[in-house]
Amino acid sequence: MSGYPQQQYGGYQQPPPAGGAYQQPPPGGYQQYGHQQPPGYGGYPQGGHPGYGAPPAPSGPPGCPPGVDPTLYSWFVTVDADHSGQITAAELQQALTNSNWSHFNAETCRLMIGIFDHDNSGTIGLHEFAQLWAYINQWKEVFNRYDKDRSGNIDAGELYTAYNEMGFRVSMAFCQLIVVKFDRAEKKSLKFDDFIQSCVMLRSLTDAFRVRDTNLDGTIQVAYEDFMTMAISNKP
Ligand SMILES: [Ca+2]
Ligand SMILES: [Ca+2]
Ligand SMILES: [Ca+2]
Repeated sequence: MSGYPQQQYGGYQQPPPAGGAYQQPPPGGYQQYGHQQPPGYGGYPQGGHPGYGAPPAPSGPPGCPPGVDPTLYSWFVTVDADHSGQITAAELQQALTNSNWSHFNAETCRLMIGIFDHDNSGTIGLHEFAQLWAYINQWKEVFNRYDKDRSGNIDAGELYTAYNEMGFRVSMAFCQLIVVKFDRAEKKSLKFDDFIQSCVMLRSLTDAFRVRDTNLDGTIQVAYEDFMTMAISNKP
């Protein structure tokens, strides 16, 4: 029988719609919402965790281009450590921290740059950064919503709730496997960066599956090389 009914497909492409704090979910997947005014970043520094998922508080924004949000510009200048006008994966990694102040892992940084590097420069410019920053903030809301015990980590039980509410119909055993595979700190739970990476991976694998599951019965037949291509394409 079906691993996931057809209507579940709608929800998994984006952070799920809100609980209280999450007032402006993006309409559509991240490819679409990039063309709109990103919500939320203006109020970013007033989170419950100062610095959580964020670089140190920026100073003023001299030289902010017209039409660009000054707060966003301040973050951009702060993250762009060498003032090149472009943000590299290494600069992003330096700027982003988890709740325990560990830096984001390099794979998640590369993954996010790949999503928002629309001009394929390999780096993130100011306008790409607006979308990236909104994306990170949205994931932060999602992470905080599912971190029910406020531990700063997502354990397998919290992950089960998160995935299933996002529309991934997966079992608790699967969630325990994800935690084992993604947990770099060996705490039996996911930090913020691991959580983002696992969600993006699930989305991309589910996309690849859905393309082949033409009758939507939750089952596909895959040739050897096709399977290998699906797996390798998912490498961050
Ligand atoms: Ca730079
Ligand atoms: Ca770029
Ligand atoms: Ca938790």
